[in-house]
Amino acid sequence: MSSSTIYQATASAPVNIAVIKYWGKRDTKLILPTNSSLSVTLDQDHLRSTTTSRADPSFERDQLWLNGKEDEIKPGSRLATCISEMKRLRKETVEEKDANAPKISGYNVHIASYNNFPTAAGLASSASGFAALVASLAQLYELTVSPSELSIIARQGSGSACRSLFGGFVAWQMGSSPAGTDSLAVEVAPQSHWPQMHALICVASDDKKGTSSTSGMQRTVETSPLLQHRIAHIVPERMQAISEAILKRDFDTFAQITMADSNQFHAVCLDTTPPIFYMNDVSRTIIALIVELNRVSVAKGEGYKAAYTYDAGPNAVIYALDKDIKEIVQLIVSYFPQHAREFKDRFQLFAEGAD
Ligand code: 2P0
Repeated sequence: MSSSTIYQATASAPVNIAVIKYWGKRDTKLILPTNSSLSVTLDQDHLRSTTTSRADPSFERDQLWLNGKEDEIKPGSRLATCISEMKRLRKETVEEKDANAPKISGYNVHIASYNNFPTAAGLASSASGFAALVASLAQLYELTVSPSELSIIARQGSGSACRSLFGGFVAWQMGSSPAGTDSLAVEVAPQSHWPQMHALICVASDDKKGTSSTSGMQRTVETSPLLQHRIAHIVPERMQAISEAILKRDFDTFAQITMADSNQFHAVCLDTTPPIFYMNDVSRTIIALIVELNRVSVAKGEGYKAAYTYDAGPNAVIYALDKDIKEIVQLIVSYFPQHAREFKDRFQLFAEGAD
């Protein structure tokens, strides 16, 4: 290859929302979790991060731009770790095996990343962002490693990012190795296994959250007795049961476990000293609406219609099947009519995959 070869690649990664929540690290540097977790990838074009990476001998240092604005890459930071781990993989799996492979792991990189969803949607962008970064460097470096192996590196950017390297239903296995080599994401089922499943994102508030996930979860690890019970006795069973429900397309079981795990995640936040509150009055009203919708539907023998889940913020994500999406949107808009216009114009309500 001539010296004028351009080494550049672009990749994108989707947002994921956990149904079994990750909350707590046993190793904060390697980002090793205290429990396994499971998510559904929102694999739609309008909820993605797209990242372009370029390696060039003329670049004086590694640089990153987020939505067009330069973000400093601090030495020893999560970002710096992900970039150096990807360079190491290039060197070890390509350049040291093939004497003809260009030695581009020694070049600095320029990385530009964009999120195509509005910040006002209140969705965490770190998961899709780090997953897209790792995917674009993997392409740039022509790595042949599996998505699970890449997930080990994305995990060191942000824990939940490891799950965004797959579509569909994804488990992050906590692993037991102190080095983190078995703390990785695996596919439970592809999106095509259960295409009727959709997510509605209801924005209860677009304020910046008060307590960051990273600091909040460590406070929970240090102070919450309920978290210890959750990680030892609750999550392992739920991981098993929800995986089976997904494989059987059993929405009732999926919905019950999803809502129970969201409730318990917010309970461990409340069990933290000082306590952490992420939900607000709108969040709680939406819970009441979904509980009542399900109660009536189950009483009629029609089973569950919806499952709510809340992350480290007040916005609801509602999982439901195709056939019920319209009714759920109408229900929520009828209770929050003052937001109906905003729902349409400001992406206050996303209906993922629905009309
Ligand atoms: C999750 N969350 O499983 C859980 C549920 C929030 C609530 O992953 O410190 O941004 O970067 O590993 O991944 C948010 O935590 O935290 C999160 P770090 P991350 O999706």
